[in-house]
Amino acid sequence: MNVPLLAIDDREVSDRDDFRRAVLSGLGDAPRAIPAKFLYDARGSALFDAICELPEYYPTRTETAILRGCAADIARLAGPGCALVEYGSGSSVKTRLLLEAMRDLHAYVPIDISRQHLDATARRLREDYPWLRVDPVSGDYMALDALPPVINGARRIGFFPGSTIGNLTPEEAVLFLRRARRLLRSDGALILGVDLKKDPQRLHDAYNDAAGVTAQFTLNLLRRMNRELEANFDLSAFAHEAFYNEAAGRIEIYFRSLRDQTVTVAGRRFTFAEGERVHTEYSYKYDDAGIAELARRGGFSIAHTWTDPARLFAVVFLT
Ligand code: AVI
Repeated sequence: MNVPLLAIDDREVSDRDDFRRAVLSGLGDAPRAIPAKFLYDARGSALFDAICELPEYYPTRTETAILRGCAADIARLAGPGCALVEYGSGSSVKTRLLLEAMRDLHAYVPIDISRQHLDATARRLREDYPWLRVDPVSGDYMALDALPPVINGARRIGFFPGSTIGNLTPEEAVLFLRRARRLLRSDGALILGVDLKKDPQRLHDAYNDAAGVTAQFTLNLLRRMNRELEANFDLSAFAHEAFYNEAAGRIEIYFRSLRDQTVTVAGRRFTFAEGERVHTEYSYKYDDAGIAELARRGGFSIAHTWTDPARLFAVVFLT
């Protein structure tokens, strides 16, 4: 499909405005923070794909193995003729495992903020699964309140893998679940991937890999500000910092200034003291009780939980 050039330009301009506003307000706040969604420009998304392949980053391969083992059970719990609604990207191996188990799916509905990404995903899936009806929806899944009418009458099964729910605070996660419950309707269900609490060293290593890819992912935000907001961050004068806050049950990620310095961003000057940091991400980890509480507050109950033998990760079927 040909997207008119003007539409792309408009989208880019408004994305850049959002980014500028969020950065200027986040660097002006105390403590300083920039929302995690801005980590995912084209280079950031490619770096995240590389993170998923790292030996220390167990979530992707663990969740994939769990899904490989439970896809047939999921298909049974979902029942025949349902619509699979995926929150976020839809091109991964994990999606395909479900599509292959759910051969009598009424439709597959990927939701993504990026129209380009959605169109590419839909094209590939239609080629690989000619029997599958693909109805993409472009938008922010935190704000979406309607799905294509073509799936009216089919049971709606949501799919939110990758423990992306962990990047939301527990309060935001509950809001997400309540919205999902409305969107998926009272007879629907949600398949949720959740990273579990575990040995803090293992968690620490997953966000401090030896090859430094996670550090590049964090520092790419500075590169993006330099490129899109005429900033002058010296990338060698900042460092990635990630640690597990056991009391809060979350990984916290920052970029930290290695010396006293002043940086200009979109025409404004910001001073950083040595050691001062800017928050970029939380990655919450849950235990069984935490998942049950999240589900209850979000308006769901747990129909089934699958985990790997080492209990690193859980896939939960919520109804
Ligand atoms: C996307 N999300 C689930 C990842 C996580 O593990 O929280 C993002 C990430 N950030 C650094 N490494 C991975």
